[in-house]
Amino acid sequence: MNDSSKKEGDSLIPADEKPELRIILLGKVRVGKSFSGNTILGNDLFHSKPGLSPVTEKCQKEKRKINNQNVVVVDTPGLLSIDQTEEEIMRKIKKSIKLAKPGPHVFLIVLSVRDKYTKKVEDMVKSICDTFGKNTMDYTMVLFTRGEELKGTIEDFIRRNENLHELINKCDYGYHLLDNHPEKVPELLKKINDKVQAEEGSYYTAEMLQEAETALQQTVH
Ligand SMILES: Nc1nc2c(ncn2[C@@H]2O[C@H](COP(=O)(O)OP(=O)(O)OP(=O)(O)O)[C@@H](O)[C@H]2O)c(=O)[nH]1
Ligand SMILES: [Mg+2]
Repeated sequence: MNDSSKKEGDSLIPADEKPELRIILLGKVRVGKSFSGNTILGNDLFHSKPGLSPVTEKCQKEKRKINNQNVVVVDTPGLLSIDQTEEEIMRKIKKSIKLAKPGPHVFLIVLSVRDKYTKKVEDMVKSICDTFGKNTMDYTMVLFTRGEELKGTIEDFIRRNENLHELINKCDYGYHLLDNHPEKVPELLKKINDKVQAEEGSYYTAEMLQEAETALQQTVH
């Protein structure tokens, strides 16, 4: 991980309490970001509903205590929406970094096992990486939704698409499969906590976003 990534001290935190975990949900419109946020936090906190039209219009932060740990989830508007330009959506999504202050431990890129990992989605992931910069993958996990509809294992699903396989290999936090039941949440939080601990509390910072913005401007001009 990058030298500029911060480390969290464990002073001020009671002995029986784990340090706060901050998660940002990112991904294509309608893929199940808000639904996953609700599954993780165990409440209906984010607006999630069926249908084709985009639902989440701006970033929303929610926090719950789970097993003696504050878990912050920031939900974001969906990418590849026909209602708004990519630029407008990205501008909104970038605000999630401030909401996850001092910075997210992990970006969950949400993909549905209903969808193929197409070139369009691959380009979307690339634009997420361009937006958040060279450190993005150090703080990323792919979160699959609609696990209950999956025939076979998630590993087979990943293996079937070379580009998806390649993406997973690049994600430092790996992948996880969720469905419409809460049972898979503890394992997800454990995966994230273990990795955060291994990285000594490192998280993505506003400085990294600033650096990415500068790099993008330099490629445009
Ligand atoms: N059964 C099941 N339904 C899911 C799952 N994930 C999402 N859904 C459903 O998919 C629909 C869309 O979910 P949302 O959470 O609103 O999707 P979103 O990504 O937040 O959509 P936008 O905010 O428009 O970008 C809802 O009807 C959810 O109930 C899942 O894992 N299992
Ligand atoms: Mg939503």
